[in-house]
Amino acid sequence: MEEEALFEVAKQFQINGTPTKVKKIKSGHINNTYQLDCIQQNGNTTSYILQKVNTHVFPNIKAVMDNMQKVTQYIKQNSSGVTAGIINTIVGNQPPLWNGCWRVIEFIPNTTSFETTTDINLLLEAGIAVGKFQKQLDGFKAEELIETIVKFHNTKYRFNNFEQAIQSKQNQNEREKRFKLAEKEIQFVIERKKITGIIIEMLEKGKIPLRVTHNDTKLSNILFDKTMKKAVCLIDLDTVMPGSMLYDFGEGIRTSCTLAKEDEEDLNSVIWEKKRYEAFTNGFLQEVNEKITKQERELLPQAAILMTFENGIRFLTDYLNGDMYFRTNPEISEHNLKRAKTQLELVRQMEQNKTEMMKINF
Ligand code: GN1
Ligand code: MG
Repeated sequence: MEEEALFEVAKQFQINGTPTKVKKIKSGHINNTYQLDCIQQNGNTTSYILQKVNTHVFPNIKAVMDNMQKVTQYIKQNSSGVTAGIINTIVGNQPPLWNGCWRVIEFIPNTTSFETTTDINLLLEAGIAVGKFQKQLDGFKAEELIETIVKFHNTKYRFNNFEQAIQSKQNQNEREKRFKLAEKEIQFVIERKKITGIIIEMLEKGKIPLRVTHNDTKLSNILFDKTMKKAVCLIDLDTVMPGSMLYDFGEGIRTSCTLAKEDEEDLNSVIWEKKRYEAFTNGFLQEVNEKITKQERELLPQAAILMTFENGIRFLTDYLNGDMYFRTNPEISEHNLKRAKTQLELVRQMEQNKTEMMKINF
């Protein structure tokens, strides 16, 4: 969209100042996100996040906004925490959307985020941010949130979708090509069917508690103070829902435990590193130490494997289905397959290092 048109959208919201600049933020596979800069009368600049929500992925956008609003208000009021709140529209409609899909969110100044980092201390901070989110929402009842994407982290359900993709007969020629290229990965996933139920069954049986969870705690969704290098807060609260804290731990580890990017093409550089796992885990446990149950603690290594595996399954399924869900970069061939490969490679390495991982969480 042209800059002027984006400015017009932004003007539908209660923003301070006049829009002067808009810049596309490229990370994120679902929504379209921009940083909007506005100039104030005193010459200062205030920034906002302007976003077009993908309503195919989030058909119940009202519930998504309600969840976000409840959680951000709670963090601000009850925990005096920092979080990116939602900006109202000028006409004050609820939920505060324009044209059913556009919204504006606060931009937290002097912060930055990383897709990956060599700084181990930042990984400790990342673990702290994810753990702190749990702590901040401790008193908030998970039942007050709507499950906006049903079975989001139900790995058994994700595996079923994968099985359906293998069986589907649409688009034969293209599919045959994709199946051939993904042969090894398909096999790898099939061999691990039995692990897919581990967390969801514990939750369903009430053996681990249902909590408020972020559900997309990848490293790039954590803001850090630019100068102090301290974690500030989690962003991208679209998927805040009832869940297990193991989901947030696992998603954090999936993206923190390696220096490799999610779509790294050279699998030899996808390396799980103990010191990275250890740093994130220490940060996380430092925050949740008082509330994590024995069962949850025991499941941390398994959660890291399972959340990484689940993303691998989802990328692979989307690849086999013809890239319908995750945004792909046309300049990267077989993009979703590449993403699946990095995730499954990490799963393979974490399985080998599980004994080491078990020693870290006690
Ligand atoms: C998607 O849109 P984004 O980048 O925040 C996805 C997550 C995946 C992630 C993989 C709603 O998140 O579940 O873990 O990509 N979000 C949704 O990078 O499906
Ligand atoms: Mg997200």
